[in-house]
Amino acid sequence: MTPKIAILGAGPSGLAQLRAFEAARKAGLEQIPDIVCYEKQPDWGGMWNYTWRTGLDEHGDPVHGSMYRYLWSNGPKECLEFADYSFEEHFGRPIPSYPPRAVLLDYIMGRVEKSDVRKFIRFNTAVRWVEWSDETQKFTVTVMNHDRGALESDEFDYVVVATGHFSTPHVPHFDGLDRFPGRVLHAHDFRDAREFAGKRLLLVGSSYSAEDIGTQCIKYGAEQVTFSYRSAPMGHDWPEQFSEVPLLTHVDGKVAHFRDGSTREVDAIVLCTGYKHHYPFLPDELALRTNNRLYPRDIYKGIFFQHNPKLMYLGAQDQYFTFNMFDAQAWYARDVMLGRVDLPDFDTREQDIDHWRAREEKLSSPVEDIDFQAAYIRDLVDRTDYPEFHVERQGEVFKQWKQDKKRDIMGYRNNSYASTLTGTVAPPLPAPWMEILDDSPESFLRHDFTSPDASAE
Ligand code: FAD
Ligand code: NA7
Repeated sequence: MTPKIAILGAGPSGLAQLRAFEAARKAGLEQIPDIVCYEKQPDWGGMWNYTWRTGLDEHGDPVHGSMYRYLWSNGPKECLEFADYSFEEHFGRPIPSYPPRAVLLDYIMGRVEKSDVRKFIRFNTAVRWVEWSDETQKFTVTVMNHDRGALESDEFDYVVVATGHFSTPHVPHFDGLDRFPGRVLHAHDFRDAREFAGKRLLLVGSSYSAEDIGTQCIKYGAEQVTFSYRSAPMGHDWPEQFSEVPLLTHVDGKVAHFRDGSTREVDAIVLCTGYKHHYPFLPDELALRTNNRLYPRDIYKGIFFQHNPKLMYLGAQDQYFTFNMFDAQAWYARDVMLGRVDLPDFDTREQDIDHWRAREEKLSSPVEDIDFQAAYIRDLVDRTDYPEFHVERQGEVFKQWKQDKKRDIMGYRNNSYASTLTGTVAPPLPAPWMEILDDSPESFLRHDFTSPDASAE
């Protein structure tokens, strides 16, 4: 009997799952499972779809998007290249290492457009509830079909959760925010840096969102950015408009107070305080409970839910690697669903989780984190027919990226790296990243990237 499979979400992870089955079909698999992918947005691409909306979407569901205008890749594209679809194949020529959001979205979509998998996706369809029956050994998935304005239910043998975990904001409280006479928002609702031109900003948090929103805001004319950290400062060699201070204690009028007793007057506050794993469509016994980390507990091989391995999670980890890691997971999940791989028993799975978790808990530097995630991916890739993509070499590129950021946080996107698929070294951006204000694909792709271009705008 061919299994029936529900994939929840058509972002990079859900699309990786669809593509994995398509690859098996192309390789000769005759009995393709019955697949339905539910996506609450009107299009695929997940987080990479920019939306101007904040709060609720057009259907009254929470807006998924956390990306903002002028967002450029924050890591080298050479580290997220699909093993079976190079950037050069997609664009027909080499492009720089750090493309803007819409160019990356184009690349992600290019592969699936060629794969004829769109037919599996039900757009404008939000998953409302998933239930497991011990009796039938099946899941019932209930969705809201917004096109029909009706709830619908269907039964499945497997459910793949690919709904992402950078969408539901983690929003701590600080005294005085309720009386602050300026904008207070979470990074999830940040959309356009130009709103903050000429302003003095306070960004709470010291990770990717703080770093990127802070640099974007200065790029588009903010006067000053103060980062407030809880555990440790980012420690970059920041230009003079930036400073890093300890944790915010409270706000009094426009004055922010910090743990070391220092104060600063600010015009707007952005809480870059991370995101929650949030699965409102799953009952407690199926929902993954974790913070943002490289190896969440309770998912064997970072995928299969321990207490019911017919429920799978893709992309649930904190991420250095993204698209190709999702592929590695999707190919392995596919082979389990096709019965090509048998999962071991509960205790053996638990030991494997303990082993990885013990390794994860010893990690003490970004270099070790990168090696850890590369080893995790290698463990998956070696178990399937996913094409070789030299994950360790990509890890070395990530280490170089870290150093390049340390050396020049405002200019690291001007660097170029070699593709591990094609060997081609990426051409430079047509102008320094700080000077390129137009991030549209039309503007970016009109360059031939063979020589610096004065008309980079
Ligand atoms: P998502 O892309 O979040 O997709 C999940 C999908 O599930 C969405 O389409 C959503 O609509 C759908 N969904 C959610 N709930 C439901 C429901 N109930 N019913 C139906 N559908 C549902 N990664 C990089 O590699 N490089 C970067 O530069 C980078 N920058 C980032 C910047 C920001 C601000 C953020 C937030 C993330 C960034 N990332 C970056 C990480 C990014 O999340 C991943 O690249 C990738 O999008 C994760 O894919 P995913 O499919 O797991 O999740
Ligand atoms: P991250 O990477 O999960 O980082 C969250 C940050 O928020 C981190 O610096 C936390 O500090 C900080 N944080 C969390 N809670 C608090 C409180 N209560 N007070 C102060 N600071 C807090 O999330 P990001 O949004 O930066 O990145 C997520 C993804 O979006 C990533 O993939 C990017 O590519 C874009 P900590 O260091 O833990 O003390």
